[in-house]
Amino acid sequence: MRVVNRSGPRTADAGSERQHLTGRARRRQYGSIARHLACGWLLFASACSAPLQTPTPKAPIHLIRLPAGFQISEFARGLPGARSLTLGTAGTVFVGTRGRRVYAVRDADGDGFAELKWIIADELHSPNGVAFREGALYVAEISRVIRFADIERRLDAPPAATVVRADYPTSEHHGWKFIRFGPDGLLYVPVGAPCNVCQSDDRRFAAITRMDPEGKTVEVFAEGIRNTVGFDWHPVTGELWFTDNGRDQLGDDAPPDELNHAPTPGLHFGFPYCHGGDIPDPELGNATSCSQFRPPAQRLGAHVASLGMRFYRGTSFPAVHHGQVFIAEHGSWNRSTPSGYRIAEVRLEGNKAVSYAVFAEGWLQGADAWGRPVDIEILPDGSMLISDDKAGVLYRVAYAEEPPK
Ligand SMILES: [Ca+2]
Ligand SMILES: [Ca+2]
Repeated sequence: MRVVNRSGPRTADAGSERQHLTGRARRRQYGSIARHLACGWLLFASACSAPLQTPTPKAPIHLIRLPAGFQISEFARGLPGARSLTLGTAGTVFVGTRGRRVYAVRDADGDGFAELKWIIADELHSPNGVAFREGALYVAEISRVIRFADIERRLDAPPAATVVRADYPTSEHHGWKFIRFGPDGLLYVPVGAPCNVCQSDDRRFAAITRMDPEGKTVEVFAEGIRNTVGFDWHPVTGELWFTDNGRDQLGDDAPPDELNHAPTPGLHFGFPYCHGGDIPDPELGNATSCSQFRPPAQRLGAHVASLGMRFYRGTSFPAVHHGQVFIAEHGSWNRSTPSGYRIAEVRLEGNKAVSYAVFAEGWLQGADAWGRPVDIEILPDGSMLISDDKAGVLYRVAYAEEPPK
């Protein structure tokens, strides 16, 4: 099902944006033109005073602060609850949500704004996770992984999904999933802890599983992970790095969220016994030592809700960012002073994290956030997409030494 982004990009020349219109939208536009002409002749007709269409409120992106030389613009809008991102091979950006829909958008004319938008499915169960392989879109719901075959050639009439695997736990608590294919060709599927902090007999909880693309075999890859909603593989080593959200109710400043490194299968990252590498859980951590578990590579801010992360694989950003980790911090929900609501950058030297700094911020203004970053994806031109499930938009961050005129 195709729908159209009605408005152009939020730039100075937005009015000149060329739109690709489907039949229905074209009829709507022609209808609008007809009404304009009619109103020109019927100046006193009350019907003519109403706006022709209600514009979607635009995100106040002028509030976002970035390092010198970087620009941010809207890449796509009208995507309520936009969460995980993945790229097709024909230029489509797929967008999961925690509602019922999966979207696709495309910037067909290459001007930095996706003027095409489709709804791939709208009756799913928290389809947060999206991944792409060999022409197919994989979608993770709470307890299922499904697949839309040959999707980029069938965006106008998406096929029915086929079920890849339907036996993941049904717990809604941390049940929404981020998924990606690793360099080993396996689909990595995490299962969050079904609680704030707890033990479970089901080893799949608080773990990252992985499966073959047909879903025939599933195994646990890493354990002791409370809730990861973002991961990526190092562009040189091919090793997995992932974010993890720390437990609640240990105060405003503990425990830290985590950026973790899993170079081999079978590692345990501490949950629920040990948080942040050195904080024993007050209820469950007495019988174990934190030294038994793999500590985070980088401690992140407490309660920042670190979600999506990607290595920067492009070349259009300055060299200092190449191969570094960008993290979408969705923002705290119960900290007395809100934190997060920003994009952070962790720089590595080899496998060692050497800095953790803010890259983009401004979604939080005082105690109120108008937007919440969720996931990151790097486009082939080296620009960075960021999803925002509160504003319902995708942003595009690009680098240009000379600001656009
Ligand atoms: Ca465009
Ligand atoms: Ca940990």
